[in-house]
Amino acid sequence: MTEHHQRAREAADVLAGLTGVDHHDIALVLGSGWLPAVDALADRDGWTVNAEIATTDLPGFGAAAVAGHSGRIRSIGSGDRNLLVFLSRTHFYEGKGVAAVVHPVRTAAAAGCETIVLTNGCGGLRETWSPGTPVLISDHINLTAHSPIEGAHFVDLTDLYSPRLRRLCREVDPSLDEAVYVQFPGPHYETPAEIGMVRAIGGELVGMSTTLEAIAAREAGMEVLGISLVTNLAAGISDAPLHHEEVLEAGRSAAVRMGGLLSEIVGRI
Ligand code: 8IG
Repeated sequence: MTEHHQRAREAADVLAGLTGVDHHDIALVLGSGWLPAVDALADRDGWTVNAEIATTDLPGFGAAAVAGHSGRIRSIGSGDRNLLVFLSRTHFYEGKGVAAVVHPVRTAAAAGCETIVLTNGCGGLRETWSPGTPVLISDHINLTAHSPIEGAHFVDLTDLYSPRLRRLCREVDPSLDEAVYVQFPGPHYETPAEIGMVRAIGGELVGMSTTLEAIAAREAGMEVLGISLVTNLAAGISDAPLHHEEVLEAGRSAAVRMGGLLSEIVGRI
């Protein structure tokens, strides 16, 4: 076990103590615009909040940096299932290192989670995706030039984004599209020329998160579901300039649909 995995083990032990929940089953990492969806989920019948803590209560977590992200972790119970929700994430562009980016994933694995749902807000290249459209991630291209895995540990990333879980999502909502997600380092958005490159290499979703977390989740043996919320058309696809505020608005307007989707999926996993 690496020092990073050891620190995640310690965080999971503190988490169990603070939440009073010994074992979590499913982890959910929220991206830009997804918080209202989880609030909608907690309002549904049969769901109760076990506890909510600050990430900084746990070893290895730093403070949250982005508007619309709160540095908190919510434990939600539904029947005999416990859901561990990270209401924010550490982004690669914060410069805290890849280990900090994937610490929540490793903590979730150490807390017992065998499934992780990674969500994000992102730019979309398909003109039919209006802001607020959720899209399933079918595969990714990691343009950070980094890996969360250290040493000669060669992890297979075939079917990284679980075909079973994607199928399940499409049973719940047959209108869901699937696409390849491309992670740029950020924090700047892309140039139109870079979006042209994304199209050429087969990507249709662009963002600044998720791929490193998915790799760490696979290393930990978790089944991974990735869902992007397209909050803006990618640079050069439309004339509109890109603003963080439209991300938040897209989340608010899509909350009920995404909350319903999440609760149906979590119920069936
Ligand atoms: I929200 O258009 C959101 N995040 N890289 N590009 C990148 N990240 C994003 C975008 C986008 N929109």
